Amino acid sequence: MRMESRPDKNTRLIAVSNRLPVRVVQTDEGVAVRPGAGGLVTALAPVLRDRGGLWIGWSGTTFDPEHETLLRKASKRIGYGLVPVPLDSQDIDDYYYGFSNEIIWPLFHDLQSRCRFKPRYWYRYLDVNKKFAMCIREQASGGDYIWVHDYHLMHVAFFMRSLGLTQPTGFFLHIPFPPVDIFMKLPWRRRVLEALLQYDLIGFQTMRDKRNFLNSLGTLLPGIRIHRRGAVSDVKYDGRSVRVGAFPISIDYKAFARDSASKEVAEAAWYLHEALPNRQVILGVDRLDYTKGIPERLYSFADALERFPELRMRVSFVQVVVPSRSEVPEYQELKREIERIVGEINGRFTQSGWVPIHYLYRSLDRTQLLAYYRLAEIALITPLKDGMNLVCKEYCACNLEGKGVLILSEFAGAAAQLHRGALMVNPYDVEGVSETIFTAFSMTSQERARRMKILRRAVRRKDIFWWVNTFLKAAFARNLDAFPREMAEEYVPTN
Ligand code: GDG
Repeated sequence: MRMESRPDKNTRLIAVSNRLPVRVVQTDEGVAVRPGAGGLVTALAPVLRDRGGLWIGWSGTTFDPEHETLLRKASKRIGYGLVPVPLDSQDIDDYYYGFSNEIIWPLFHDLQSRCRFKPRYWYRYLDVNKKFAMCIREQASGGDYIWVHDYHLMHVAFFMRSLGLTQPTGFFLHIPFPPVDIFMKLPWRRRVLEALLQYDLIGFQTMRDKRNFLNSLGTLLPGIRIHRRGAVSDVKYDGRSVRVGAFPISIDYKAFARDSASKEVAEAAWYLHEALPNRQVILGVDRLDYTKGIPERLYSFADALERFPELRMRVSFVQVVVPSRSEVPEYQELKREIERIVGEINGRFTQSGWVPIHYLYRSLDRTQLLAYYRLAEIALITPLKDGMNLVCKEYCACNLEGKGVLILSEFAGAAAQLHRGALMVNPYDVEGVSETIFTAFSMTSQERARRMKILRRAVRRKDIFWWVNTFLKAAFARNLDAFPREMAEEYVPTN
């Protein structure tokens, strides 16, 4: 446990997120609780255990009292409390699928034309945020620190304050914050900003997101005073003082490096590469989402095969797409589009003994995922916009031999930390990405090793534990000068 800065030893940490870190699932034997995966759980679990903390969130299914009993039992096993927020199916439709995923998700990824600004969604979002605040009221006591996560819950502190709760409360946004011109499209823009200012600390992934947020505050809230400093700034509004910072999230680097060195992963990687002899493997791993730039990436790969025939028979592109939001028609349409493009490209370029694209539409188990990270000579990570993108950091952590090349979108939050070692691309630039694929393919092993060393060091130095510590330090530190400007770097494309 490496939480360095805390007010006193009786402070409990209460994590609040849309989803609990466990899933309630239906099995053949009945309902069961399964652990959730992911860096956030890994990083917060030790702090929560150590502090006798709690995690408050939605269980992922409509509420059933039986789940509460199951979660209580699971809490005992994992060492910290799990508290479900009861949501009904209308909540899930309008707050989760509606407001969160049809308005905030596309808008904050600069895709305003995909937004459906239905007032019904907004009202239900407010209701559900109030439910979360009421659940916090039931659970929290005076000295607790409340840490709320992500775009579904921007109004929780606002409702906490209106219920008379005064606990210090922080918020971290995992997705980007858009430029002011785009944010202005939100019909409830001012109410969202004012609600966010009820948190005591607001954290963003990058300096770019933080600056966008401060610009929106300056434009939409007259009378606001903003003291821009380095990574953590101070904002004064309506008698309140709020800290705003950039805290790039990361991964458990050591766990990825250690697990990818295991015999199991090495063997899996060997078998997978054996099936693709004399080829460089290009890897893409994404949740099914229109922000990840999968169709654009496929077109770039096709352009590379067209213009650089040397690549034919010599590269295999493995694209893993993890099912996500599969009930939503827009996502079903995207899946069909990807399958159509893959079919077209394979139909056009396949030769006896070589299929250019291996398309996997499923979630891989950890061993398989790490095996792909370990064996891939090139990672092609080209989101149109991404809060951070953890896949690229995981790829670097698993690249034990230093033979991999990372091709990374300028619009991933990770660009700020990884641009010195990666080949940077504009994901909309089909020819630029295609040329970069060829550059990566042709790169010498010395240059690959040099770049991968830079990348691995960047991820190792600022891992997920650094992220938790730095956020909590900013929450409790008396003096903001403790945060050097270079805590969160910035990447500005130069040509
Ligand atoms: C949001 C923001 C931000 C992927 N395929 C498999 C699998 N994964 C795991 C990866 C990685 C995670 O899913 C994906 O994380 P990303 O960061 O890349 O993307 P989002 O899901 O969109 O996450 C993002 C993040 O929040 C954290 O703040 O970085 O910008 O959009 O950890 O390993 N895991 C397994 N099998 C797979 O096939 N087991």
